[in-house]
Amino acid sequence: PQVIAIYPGSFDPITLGHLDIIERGSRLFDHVIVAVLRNPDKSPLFTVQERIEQIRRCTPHLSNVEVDSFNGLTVEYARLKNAKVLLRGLRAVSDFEKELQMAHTNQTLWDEIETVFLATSNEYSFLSSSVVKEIAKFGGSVNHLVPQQVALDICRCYTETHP
Ligand code: COD
Repeated sequence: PQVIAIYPGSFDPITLGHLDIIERGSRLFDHVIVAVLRNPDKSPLFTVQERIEQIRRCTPHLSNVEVDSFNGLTVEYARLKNAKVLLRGLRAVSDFEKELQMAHTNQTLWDEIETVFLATSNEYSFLSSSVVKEIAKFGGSVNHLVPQQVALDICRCYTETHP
């Protein structure tokens, strides 16, 4: 049977660390669905639609990768998509506690779901969407941290708010 994996997250915005996990996941699983959470209580930098487009623009070379958004519980979305794997990235010990709790919680919600962790590539171990936003906020360059098109979007975003 085909193994479908969901890679859920906020991706606000997608970074080279996320992209690395997507590329490696696409080699491990038959199909990978990158799923952007539509979470109404956060105030994001980019809308869900913008984030979906950013992810699509940097994954055209991955034919088994699909980009979508979801609401509510990740496991319910996984069930709907017939996906039994949740793909997650691990950077440091600080991720581990949160991720393990999430994996255990999800297991209690649907016992058929398996969370698979990929260790971050060394070069991206420090990288997060928050780090990117922090640098951009103070006018630093994020060209080495996000896909090129996203860097342009960020540039536009911050010059509009802080001309
Ligand atoms: N290298 C490797 N991996 C990375 C890197 C990097 N540099 N940066 C981020 N990642 C990984 C993260 O560890 C994570 O696995 C993934 O990429 C996505 O990261 P984010 O930060 O964009 O997304 P999160 O962690 O905010 O996503 C959280 C979810 C949306 C998955 C979670 O909130 C959720 O499932 N919400 C729905 C409600 C639910 O089902 N709750 C029950 C679970 S407790």
